[in-house]
This record gives sequence, structure tokens and C-alpha cells, in this order.
Amino acid sequence: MALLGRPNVGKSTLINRIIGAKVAIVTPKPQTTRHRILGIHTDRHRQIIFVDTPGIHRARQQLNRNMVRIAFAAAGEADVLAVMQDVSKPLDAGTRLLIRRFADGTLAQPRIHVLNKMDKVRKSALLPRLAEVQQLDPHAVAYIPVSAIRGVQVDHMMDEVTKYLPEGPPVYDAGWYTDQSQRQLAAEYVREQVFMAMQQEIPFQTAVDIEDFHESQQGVKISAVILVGSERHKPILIGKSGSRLKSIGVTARKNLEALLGCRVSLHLWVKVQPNWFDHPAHLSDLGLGT
Ligand SMILES: Nc1nc2c(ncn2[C@@H]2O[C@H](COP(=O)(O)OP(=O)(O)OP(=O)(O)O)[C@@H](O)[C@H]2O)c(=O)[nH]1
Ligand SMILES: [Mg+2]
Repeated sequence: MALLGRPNVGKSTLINRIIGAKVAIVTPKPQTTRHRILGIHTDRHRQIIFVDTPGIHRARQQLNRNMVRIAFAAAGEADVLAVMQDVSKPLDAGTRLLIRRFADGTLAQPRIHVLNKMDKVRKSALLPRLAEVQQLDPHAVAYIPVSAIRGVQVDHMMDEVTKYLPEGPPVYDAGWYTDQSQRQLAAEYVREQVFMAMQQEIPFQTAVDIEDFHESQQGVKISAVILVGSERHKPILIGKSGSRLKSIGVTARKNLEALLGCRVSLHLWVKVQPNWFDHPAHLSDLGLGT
């Protein structure tokens, strides 16, 4: 099942909630997710492969064009589409356009509308919103309000999705919960903290590349480069006497230790690569191509 929607609606939060681990990073900033990320849920009766996607937005730079392309490609391959919106925000032009785009019949798979962040609105506000979405896409198979962050109605949504999945043997072993390597997860966990710590355009112009990932009896030793798109971003990211970079490293390391269940030593450094986010070759080197 592919999870699609505008940036920041809570797609990654929902996947993490279902899987019970941070497989996709979450921040309050839009355009956090840049890849197609699998979250594999296996229980006694079923295996559902959830595909988290980058938020669909008007893309100017090559990185953003790739992100949007990744989302539509994931939609094309899935058995069921879940189109998510944030009900705590008005149904804006961008969201309407997105709903219409999926409703136009180009993609034939069953569609479920997921109305997230219901914890932020009154019940009385939900009904008119449901009616509005139903009117925009009358042929969807379900319209489900949820709270991804609190786990409200998430089981119900999964049962609804299950109805439309093809029967077959499980694709992944029961122990697998994502398709990402530990190396990729490490890069994402560092990027999450960069997003949390940085303001304005800086987070969107950073990427993380793992230079070294070494496992031993003592734990994991990781060396990561944070790429910035401009010389003037470097001192801001590093902070006074290295304080900002240090606190990014400390939080990312703690989160990684919780995920990997072992000691992690994390070495971060910053490199300037002007406008890397607009160069197809740099993007594919960073695993951000299409
Ligand atoms: N109150 C509330 N906040 C939520 C809920 N789900 C997500 N959020 C918050 O919304 C913000 C965005 O969440 P993400 O999961 O990163 O959103 P996303 O759709 O994956 O965003 P992109 O990756 O940028 O497309 C975070 O601050 C979340 O904590 C919810 O059910 N209720
Ligand atoms: Mg996301």
C-alpha cells in the first residue's frame, strides 16, 4: 500500500506507528522524506507492505522533482493507494488538486482517503470535511479519520486496506520491518536532527552521506558527512565552538543506539558542495536519484 499526500500531513508518522519503530524520520518541517521507504507489517494473518513517499509539492529544484517522481512511481506500483491529508488545516488548493489528480481515474487501484491529525479538531468539524472529500473523490473505497500520532483508528484503517490486498505468500521474512540498511537509517537519523536544528532554507539544502560504518564487538562506529549547499551555511550548522553540530550528533547517536540496540560512536563533519541539490550526478551519488 502506498501512502501519498502533501508534505507534512503525517505519512511517516503513520508508518512508524504501524511498524512500532522509527523507520522513517519525522520532523515538523515539510519535505522531510526524500526516498521511497518500506515499512513491513507482519502479523499472524497478513503481511502488509507500506510504502512511505515524499510529500507531493510544486518542485523547482532537481532534488524536489526527483522526490515527486518517486512518489508517483510508488503510487503506480502499489495495490492500494492511501491518500492522506491533514484535517487540522483547511482543504487548500494544493490538497484539492492532489485529490483530483488521484480521482481522475489514471490510476485504477482502490483508493482510501486518510484524514489525519483528527486529535487536533473537534468531531463536529470532521463531518463536513469528510463530506467535502467524498464529493471531490466519490469513487474512493473508504474515508477514514485517524490520528497517526496517537494511534487512533489505525487498526481500522489497516483492516480496510487488507480487504483490497491480493492474497499470496509473504514477500518478506517476519523479522524484516524495512528495506533500508542500517547505514541508510544512520544517514536519515542524522538528517532528522539537522532538520530539527536548522531554520529557513538550510535544512532543505543539506544531505547526509555515510563515509564509514564499522561494526565490532564494542558496537558501531559511524563517520558521516553533512553536505551543505553554500559556504555561508557551514558556520551556522557547526555553531559556536562546534556546539550545534555536537548536539545534532548527540541526539542522532542516542536515537541510533535505541534502534540498533548497541553502542554507537558517531563522528560528524561538514562539507560544502555548492548547489548539490540541483545536480543530477550529485543526487544519484547520494542515493537521491530516481
Ligand atoms: N497532532 C498530530 N500531529 C501529527 C500527527 N501525525 C503527524 N503529526 C506531526 O506532523 C508533522 C509532520 O509529520 P511527518 O510524519 O513528518 O509528515 P510527512 O507527511 O511524512 O511529511 P513529509 O515527509 O515532509 O512529506 C510532525 O511534527 C508530526 O509529529 C497526528 O496524528 N496528530
Ligand atoms: Mg515523511
